[in-house]
Amino acid sequence: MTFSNFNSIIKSLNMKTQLIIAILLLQLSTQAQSFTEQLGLGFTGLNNPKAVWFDYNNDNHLDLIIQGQAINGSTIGVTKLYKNNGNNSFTEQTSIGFANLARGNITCGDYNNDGNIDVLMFGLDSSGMAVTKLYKNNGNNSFTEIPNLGIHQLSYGAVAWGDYDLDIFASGQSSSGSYISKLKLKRQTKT
Ligand SMILES: [Ca+2]
Ligand SMILES: [Ca+2]
Repeated sequence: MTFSNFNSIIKSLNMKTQLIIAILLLQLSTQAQSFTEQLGLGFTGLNNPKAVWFDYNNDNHLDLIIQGQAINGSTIGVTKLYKNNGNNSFTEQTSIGFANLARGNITCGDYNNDGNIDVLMFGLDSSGMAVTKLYKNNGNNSFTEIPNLGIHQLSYGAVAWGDYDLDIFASGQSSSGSYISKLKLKRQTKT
């Protein structure tokens, strides 16, 4: 049956039948969508992982930053940034010295509104202490840690950006075991 024949048959049906056929075709189209596992990309296997897509080098290819535990049950953390090469491959950016953190979280956003997406993360460092770190994206494949954030050092929990004025919401566990939720606005902090 040609497309023109099919079209003629459809036009000869009443409106209700046309609608039912349209819904069935839409369902078939939706069911036909699927995902295919991409093998051999070389991502590190992690326990309790966090992963965030963001385009750190503004080439319109989403890159991937991941964090987690290298060994199940330990606090040995791993943080890795993979650049999307745009050809179904990724390259780990080993020259970018993010802190290796475990049991934490990551969020990415342009906190200083310069067009380069920055990275905020927290978690347990190699000594098991909770730390919170902000890395400014310099726009040249490098990041600079911004010291003295004035927000709590946390692990576990969640962290999220507000707007470009560096509003931050962070919720997690301190090294002393306390649970903390803070909204840090520019020049003020609310619990
Ligand atoms: Ca990119
Ligand atoms: Ca920025």
